[in-house]
Amino acid sequence: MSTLIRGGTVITAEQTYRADVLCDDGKIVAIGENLEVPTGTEIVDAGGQYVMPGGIDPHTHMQLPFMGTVASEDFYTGTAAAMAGGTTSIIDFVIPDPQQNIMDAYRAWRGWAEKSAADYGFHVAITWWDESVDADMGTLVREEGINSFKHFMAYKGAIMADDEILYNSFTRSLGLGAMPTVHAENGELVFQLQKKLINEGITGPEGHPLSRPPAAEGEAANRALRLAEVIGVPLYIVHVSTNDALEEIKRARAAGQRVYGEVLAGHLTIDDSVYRHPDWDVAAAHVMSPPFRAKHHQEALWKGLQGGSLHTTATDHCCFCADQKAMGRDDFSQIPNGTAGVEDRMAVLWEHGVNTGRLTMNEFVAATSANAAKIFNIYPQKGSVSIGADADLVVWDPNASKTISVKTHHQNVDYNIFEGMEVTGLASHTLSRGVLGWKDGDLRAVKGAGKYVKRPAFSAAFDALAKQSAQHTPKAVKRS
Ligand code: DUC
Ligand code: ZN
Ligand code: ZN
Repeated sequence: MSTLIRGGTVITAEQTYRADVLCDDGKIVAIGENLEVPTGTEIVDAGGQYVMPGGIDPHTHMQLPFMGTVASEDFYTGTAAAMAGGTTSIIDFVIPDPQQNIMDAYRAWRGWAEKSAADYGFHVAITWWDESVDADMGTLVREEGINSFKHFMAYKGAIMADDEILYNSFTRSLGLGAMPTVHAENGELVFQLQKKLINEGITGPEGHPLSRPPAAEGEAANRALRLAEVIGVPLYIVHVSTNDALEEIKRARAAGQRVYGEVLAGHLTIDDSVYRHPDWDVAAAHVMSPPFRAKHHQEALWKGLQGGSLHTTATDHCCFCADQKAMGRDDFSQIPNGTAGVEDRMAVLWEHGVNTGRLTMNEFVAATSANAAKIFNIYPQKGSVSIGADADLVVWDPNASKTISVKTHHQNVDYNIFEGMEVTGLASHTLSRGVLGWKDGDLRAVKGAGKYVKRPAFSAAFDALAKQSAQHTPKAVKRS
C-alpha cells in the first residue's frame, strides 16, 4: 500500500526543503517535487506543514511491574497515545528482578510488547551479576538485537546496581559493543534520607525531592562516568535532571570521554513546587525519580540541550493512577514512582524549544528522533527522511494549538503533568511504516501492528576506543 505526503516542507536533523514523500510497503521510496502518484495511493495533504521523522522516545516503561503494582499503560495503549503525539518508536526496558534469569525476563517483555501499535526496542537492565548474566548479555547482543544495558544506581534493596555490578557489566558491554546506560542517583544516600525524613515526621510527597537531592544525582553521574573512563567504555546517562549531573557530563566530554545525556520533557518544564501542592493526590501524581527540580536546573538543562551536552529527549513514561499512588499515603517512599508524557513530548519540546527560539526545527528533529537513532544504532532506518528508511513520519502543523489535558489525552492514566499547558505545533498525521495511525484527530492505531526493532552492536566506535586503550595497556616490569 502506498501513501504520498504531498506539498510539505521536509525537516530532518540536517536539512529543510520542499518535497513530496512517497511511501510504499513500509518504506520511503521517493522524495522530490511533484512526484507522480501510482494508482490507489492515499494522499496526505501536507501543504503549509512540516514532514519530519516520527519521534523516538528512548525511555518508556509500559506495563512495568514496579513498587508493588503494575504501570497502568500497556504496550498498545502507550504506543497508540505516542502516535497521537507524533512519536512512532519507543525504546522500553526489560527489568529483571534480582536473581531472575535475564533471558526469561527478556522473553516476558517481548511477549507483553506484541500488542504494540508502533515499533519498539528494549534496553535490558542488569540488576545482579553472575556468570549466567555475563553469558546472557552475549546472547542478547549477538542474537536478539540488544545493544544497550541499563543500570539503576538507585532503588536499594530492589533493582539497584552496586559498583561491582557496574564494573562487571560496563566491562562486558565494552567487549560486546553495547552501550551501558545509567539512572544516576546514589541509592544508599536516598535510602538513608528517606528513613531520616520519615522519622522526622515528613511523610508526604514533599519528602520525595528532599530525599533525592541534586548532589545524589551529581555523585552518581560522576561515579558512573569515572568507572566508564577507567574501563574505556562510552556511557549514556538517562533523565539528567540537574545542573550537578550536567556539569559532570560537560567535564567528561571536555576530557574526551564519549558520553551522551538524555533529558525529559518534564524536567525541562516542571519545577519542584508541585511536591508542595496542598492536594496530596496532585503532589503524589508528580512523584517520579529523579524528581522535578528547583527552577534554575531547568534553564541549565535547556542550555545543555542547546550546547550539545545533552542529546536526546525522552519521557520516562511510567503511568500510575491515583489509586496506585495512594499506596504511599502514609509514607512518600512507597508512592509508585512514575509520570506520563509519551503523547506530549513532541508538542512540549516544540512549544518550549522551537517556539521560544531555543531550538531550530532541525535541532528539534535531532533531539526528538535522529540523535536517539544514531546513539542506539538504528539510523537511518529510523530518525531520518531518506529513501529506504522506514516510513515513520509525522506531518506537523505549526499553527495547530491545544491545551494539554487529562480530559483529552489518549494516555491510560488519570493525571497529566502538563495539564493546562498551551502548545502551538501539533502532529496532524502520524505514519508508522507508511500506515496512518493518527489522522486529523482520529486515532487509528492498530493493536499488534508495531514491530520489534533489532539494534546491531556497535563496531567502529568501540574499535576506536579499544585501539586507544590498547595504546595505554599497562605492562608488567620485567625483573631479574
Ligand atoms: N523512575 C521513575 O520515576 N519510574 C520508573 C523508574 C524510574 O527510574
Ligand atoms: Zn530512571
Ligand atoms: Zn525510567
